[in-house]
Amino acid sequence: MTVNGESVREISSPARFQTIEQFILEQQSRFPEATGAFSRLIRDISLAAKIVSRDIRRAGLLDVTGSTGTVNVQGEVQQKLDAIAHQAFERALRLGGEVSLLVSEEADDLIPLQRSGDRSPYVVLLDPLDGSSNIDVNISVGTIFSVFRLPEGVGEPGEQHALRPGREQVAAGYVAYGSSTMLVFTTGDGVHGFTLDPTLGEFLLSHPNLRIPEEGRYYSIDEGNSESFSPELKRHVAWLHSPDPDSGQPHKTRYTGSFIADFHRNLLAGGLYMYPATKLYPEGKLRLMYEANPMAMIVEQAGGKASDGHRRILDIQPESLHQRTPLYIGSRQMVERVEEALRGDR
Ligand code: AHM
Ligand code: MG
Repeated sequence: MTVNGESVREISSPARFQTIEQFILEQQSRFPEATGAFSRLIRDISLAAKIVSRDIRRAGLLDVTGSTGTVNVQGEVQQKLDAIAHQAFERALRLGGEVSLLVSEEADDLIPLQRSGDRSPYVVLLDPLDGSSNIDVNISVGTIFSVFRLPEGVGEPGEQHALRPGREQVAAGYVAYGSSTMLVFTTGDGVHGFTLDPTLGEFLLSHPNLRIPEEGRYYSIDEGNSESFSPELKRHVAWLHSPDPDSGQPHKTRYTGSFIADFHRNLLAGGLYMYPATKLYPEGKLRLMYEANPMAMIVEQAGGKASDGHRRILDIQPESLHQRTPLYIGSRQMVERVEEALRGDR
């Protein structure tokens, strides 16, 4: 049997793939000054991702679903797997030794990870398990990470080294725990996706040089909030409902309540994800530092756009670690069109 001209045997053989570690080492070999610290950081992130992926795959069998009974810094009920995922990443990054400061959605304050005497070159901001309220109903969830470099000559790393605009990120990525587990990341040189082969325990390059279509037919928004949309946004959503003159079809809605799942679909198929300011979340719901910024870097590297409706996400100067922002992210033309609509130009 052949698929796309190749025999299935060849396709299922891992021999034609590259592991994530091999891929990064090969990229780094182009830079003689590279120390290998970034490949060790990705090794640590992918180890934690494998642990979380394993626990999610068995979520219905182990006592890991439901809430811990605590409320996190966001005022949201913490799920058991939120806490498990946070611990897996904190432990892997602490042992790995490449991270001096960790910011997590599941911790109020900065977590210093630097061992005395060592210089750990990175600051990592993390949403350990985004969309975690979906775990109990077996829908995809994910981890999102943002990476800054600690400036040279810093004595004691502090909050100011994490509170930086997204354009200063040196890397960003996410892990989607979906029908397969995928790690997608960028270091500012395109976007690359790796699929976890559970039999090998390795992330293998499956989606090199991902590009988001310029235009898309999908949009993702929680329309249950439409009463609190601005008149401009209401008009734009009504336009998305109207039939396209060429195809006669309206845009299609895809909204799971898991940002990563909706973003990933839009990245591959072309589309727009929106979470505007609402009555319940007047600043928007998503967090700038570990949700909007990393996904904005990825989408821009893939040829798309990310905006708060008026400004480029990556240019926002943050004021606090857990601040929220409205978010419009996805195919370039779809983001530009909603920005025009919000300005009242359409
Ligand atoms: P979380 O970080 O607490 O999981 O919240 C973020 C999630 C996103 O994944 C998702 O797109 C959004 O919240 C869904 O919100 P709503 O239920 O208000 O539509
Ligand atoms: Mg989240």
